[in-house]
Amino acid sequence: MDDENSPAVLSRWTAILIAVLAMVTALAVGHLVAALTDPDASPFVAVGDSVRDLSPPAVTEFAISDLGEAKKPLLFGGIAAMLLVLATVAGLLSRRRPWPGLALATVVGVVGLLAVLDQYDVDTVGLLAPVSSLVAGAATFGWLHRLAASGLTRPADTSRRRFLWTGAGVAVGAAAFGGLGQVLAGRVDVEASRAGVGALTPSVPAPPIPATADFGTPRFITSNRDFYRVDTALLGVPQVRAQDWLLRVHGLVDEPRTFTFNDIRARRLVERTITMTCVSNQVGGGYVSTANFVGVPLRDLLDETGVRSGSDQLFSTSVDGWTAGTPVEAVLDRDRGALLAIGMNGEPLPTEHGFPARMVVPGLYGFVSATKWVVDLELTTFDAKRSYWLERDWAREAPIKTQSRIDAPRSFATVPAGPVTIAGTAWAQTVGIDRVEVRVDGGAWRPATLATKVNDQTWRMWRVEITLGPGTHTAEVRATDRTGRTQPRQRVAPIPDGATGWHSRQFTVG
Ligand SMILES: Nc1nc2c(c(=O)[nH]1)N[C@H]1C(S)=C(S)[C@@H](COP(=O)(O)O)O[C@H]1N2
Ligand SMILES: [Mo]
Repeated sequence: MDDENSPAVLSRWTAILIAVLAMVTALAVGHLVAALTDPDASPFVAVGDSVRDLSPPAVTEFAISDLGEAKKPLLFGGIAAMLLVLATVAGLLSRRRPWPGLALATVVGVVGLLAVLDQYDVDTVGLLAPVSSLVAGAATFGWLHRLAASGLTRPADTSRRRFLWTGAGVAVGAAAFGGLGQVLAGRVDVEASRAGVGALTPSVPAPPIPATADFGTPRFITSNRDFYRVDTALLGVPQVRAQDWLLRVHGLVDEPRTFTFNDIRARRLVERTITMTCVSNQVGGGYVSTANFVGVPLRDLLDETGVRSGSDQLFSTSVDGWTAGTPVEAVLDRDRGALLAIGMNGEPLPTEHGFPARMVVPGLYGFVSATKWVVDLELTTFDAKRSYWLERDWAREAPIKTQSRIDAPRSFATVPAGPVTIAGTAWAQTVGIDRVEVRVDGGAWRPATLATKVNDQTWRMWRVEITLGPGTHTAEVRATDRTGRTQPRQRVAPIPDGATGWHSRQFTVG
């Protein structure tokens, strides 16, 4: 270093290693401090959320509907890869002097800080995580850099060993910090809170599902485990304990009110069997499921607060800031029976499905109605406020479209010769299914047998037995609802208000 003739230049690998270790330390410290103070303020998570929000709608749509659960590892993997590239650059720029790397580390740290500020309503305590992340990263970088540079003036062997041991120590320390942060972040014990809710016994249970309503392809009631899931939450779903939950009802009402979980569960609970559907569901897709939801009619809550004339939108907000805009008319419609649900299939709502409370509005796609972890209901107008997906080019009006799906035989299955059972489900929430027809290889449409109807808010199972010759066949299905409308053949993509088209399946009779 002090030798004018041979300026201290770190080897490339040493320089990169220093920068990567500093970055990992910064992330780990940020994660741990966030867990100790405000789990929402973890800079890494906040950057992920900001990337999601700044992405063009088409990208977000693709990520949510086509990548499903893979979106999280992909997003965070992408950010990690980007950070690795930045660390490499910072390292290579800092082979002589630490300043360029420190400057770059500071910029990255500030980006993390801005992301946290952008994403959350953080108080001063919440800023501790991004700030300590920045400081820890810069300090580690400076320290390791000094250590490595000073080693250049000492006998190679001892200094290299010393540097490697220190580096390994930093890596282990960072892993421990990060791991501890991860454990502590999960500390909000929502499972204990769920267990504490105990049995939710409805005063008005849903009528039992008759055996003749269930052909088994698929099962009529979807288990909580198998129930489809769609949410924008990236690193784990919101963790809200029942005792911490409050629901505010306000806006164009006569008397604003705030409900606690105990207020809700002490009311007269009703149980309703409802089929939920996601607008992102492709023809033949699995984003449709049925459950027995327990809760209070949303109409009852709104009757108590009063709804002023002129309010046409119920604007609901979840604890993670997601929003939906539901027509007030649909929410107040007695026949439809919209719920503030706290139970699902005999247990408190699973955390992923919105514990402690969510909205369920039969007949409307989830993105305009099914707010999970709901904490705020504002009576307003569609002119005044725009909800999450409306801002991202999806529709304002989103009634569920009549659809049908083939579930058996499985795609490309080989079935034994003899009569083949083709079976599946069809739905036309609020009006009900009138008939389902199947045709094979473009032949004549044949009526399928419908299972017993449960109610107009649920799907309906169907099946038909057809004898086919050996070889490969294509079956198609179409449903007609009770308004007399038959599903159009034309394939339309989910965006902006739901897919249409006939589902078809290929299989072989062997
Ligand atoms: N807070 C929150 N609520 C949400 C969403 C979300 O991303 N965040 N997704 C909505 C969408 S698009 C659908 S289809 C349903 C899915 O509910 P489920 O995951 O319980 O099936 O929840 C709705 N409620
Ligand atoms: Mo959805």
